[in-house]
Amino acid sequence: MQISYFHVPADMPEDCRPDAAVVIDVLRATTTIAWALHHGAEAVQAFADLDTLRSTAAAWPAAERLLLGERGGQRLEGFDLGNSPVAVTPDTVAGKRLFMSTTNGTRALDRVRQVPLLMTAALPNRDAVARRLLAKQPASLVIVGSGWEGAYSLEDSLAAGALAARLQELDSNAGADANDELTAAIALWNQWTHDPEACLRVASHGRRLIGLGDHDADFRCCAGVDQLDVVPTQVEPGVLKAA
Ligand code: 3SL
Repeated sequence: MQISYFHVPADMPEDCRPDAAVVIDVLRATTTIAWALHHGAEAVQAFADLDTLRSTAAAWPAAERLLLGERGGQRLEGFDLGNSPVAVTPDTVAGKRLFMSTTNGTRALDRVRQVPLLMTAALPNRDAVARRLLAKQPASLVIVGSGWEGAYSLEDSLAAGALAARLQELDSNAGADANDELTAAIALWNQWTHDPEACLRVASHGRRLIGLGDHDADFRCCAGVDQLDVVPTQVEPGVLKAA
């Protein structure tokens, strides 16, 4: 498996046609997606654009939908939920389709929606995603960080390194052909492996969230490693299910 990590979607070459892609947005979109599907959401449908989200959601039965919207770390006016992984409880999301748009994570998903096998990963489900990748054995894999408005995000690289390190623990051949970004990400994971929450808190987006108020529960949740078996997988463009 040839694995490349791109810090942000724009770093991915236009002509890159991987067999599989994993999108990461540790703070907080892909953590929220993992917990929402684990707690029984029917699907998460991701949108880069809010108008498309609203019109698509309007065609879905009102009792079976929730709108999740975040910009700049805060819930959008008129949306049921923001982007907190601790808010997607079973009582709230079970059986519902979540129509979701966030500042960076859902845009990153949009960039790779044509890739045949598309999954999302965060720290709580990185072992499950690693095992799924090894079962599927794509010849080429890209891991795409969401970043922040086009810029590098420390926490996404941490999780990319965590995923690659797990792949290598499970199969010593995995990632033998890694790009330098991935090798650096693995070094980052080795640096913070015993305290990933500290990394999330020192990251610029972590500090942004702290500046917006108490996000202690979100940090704990986003920093939890290997807690979930769920593998959010695209089943039609933009629609992720716990496949
Ligand atoms: O950028 C994103 O997509 C969000 O995950 C950002 S936040 O953590 O919800 O602020």
